[in-house]
Amino acid sequence: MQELFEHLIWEVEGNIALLTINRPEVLNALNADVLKELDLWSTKIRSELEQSNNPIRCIILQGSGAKAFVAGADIKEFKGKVKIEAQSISSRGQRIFKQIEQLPVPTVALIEGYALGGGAELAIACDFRLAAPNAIIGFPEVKLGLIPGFGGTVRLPQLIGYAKAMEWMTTAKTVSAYQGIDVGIFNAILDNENEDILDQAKKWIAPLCSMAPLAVKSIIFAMKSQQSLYTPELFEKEVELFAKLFETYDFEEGVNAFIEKRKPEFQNK
Ligand code: CO8
Repeated sequence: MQELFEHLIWEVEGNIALLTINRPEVLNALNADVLKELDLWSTKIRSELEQSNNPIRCIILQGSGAKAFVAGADIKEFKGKVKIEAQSISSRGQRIFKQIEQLPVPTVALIEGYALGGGAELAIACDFRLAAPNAIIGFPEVKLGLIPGFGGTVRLPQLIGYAKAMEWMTTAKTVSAYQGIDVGIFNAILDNENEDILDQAKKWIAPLCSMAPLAVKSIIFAMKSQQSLYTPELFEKEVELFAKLFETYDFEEGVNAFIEKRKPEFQNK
């Protein structure tokens, strides 16, 4: 499968598989090419995992380098985009993250450094999140005149509660590994400085990999059926509101300010 990808690294070692998003020069930001590859990967891996002789019991998703898991959607690609394009990127991203969420083996986001915006949305579409001590997670879209567009407004309140999710998203609050564990967004902090972070993650998931695979799969299906709580309308609403903001001055200003490395001056229009 690796030969199909330019920005993803896919490795299988025994019963653990590792997917690395590999654009470290832009903190692994999700551009159209990465999304296309994630789409292809999640479709192909799903059909492989459905074969009974497939050895994979758990998939770790990580970013390349210690500075970021994923720093969000690629903001530079937003420039010049109009509502209808935003609609299509948001729906497509939502569909891909749903595919990842519905994989039949547990997925673990291993977060070193930044998991922001679309990166945080990818992390919360996984079943578990493990944090390095330098992990920072948050939803800063509002600083760009935007909202989360890959399912964040739907999944975050389910995970950390309505009030905290509202606070995080409306104030662009980012939290550290230690703050994140208190609200339950992280399952564990991997803070043994004498051991490689990936080795620590593998140790953390080892008990899970030794359980009866069909039972684990059934727990996943049972728990994920609760996600019918996420009615399609909630996702559609997010797409609509996300895309509408592409018609505003403040979105243009937010994106320009990021690119020009300055503070945005919003005008409420
Ligand atoms: N998109 C594009 N490029 C990025 C991104 C990004 N999200 N994040 C970082 N980069 C680039 C920087 O522009 C910089 O490139 P260059 O060297 O060419 O200037 C390089 O990565 C290194 O970044 P910094 O120099 O900024 O590194 P710092 O250590 O100073 O700062 C931060 C790190 C704090 C992470 C900072 O880079 C930052 O704030 N990044 C943006 C974070 C953000 O706002 N993310 C949310 C994006 S919006 C989103 O994800 C919406 C999801 C729904 C999308 C729906 C699709 C239409």
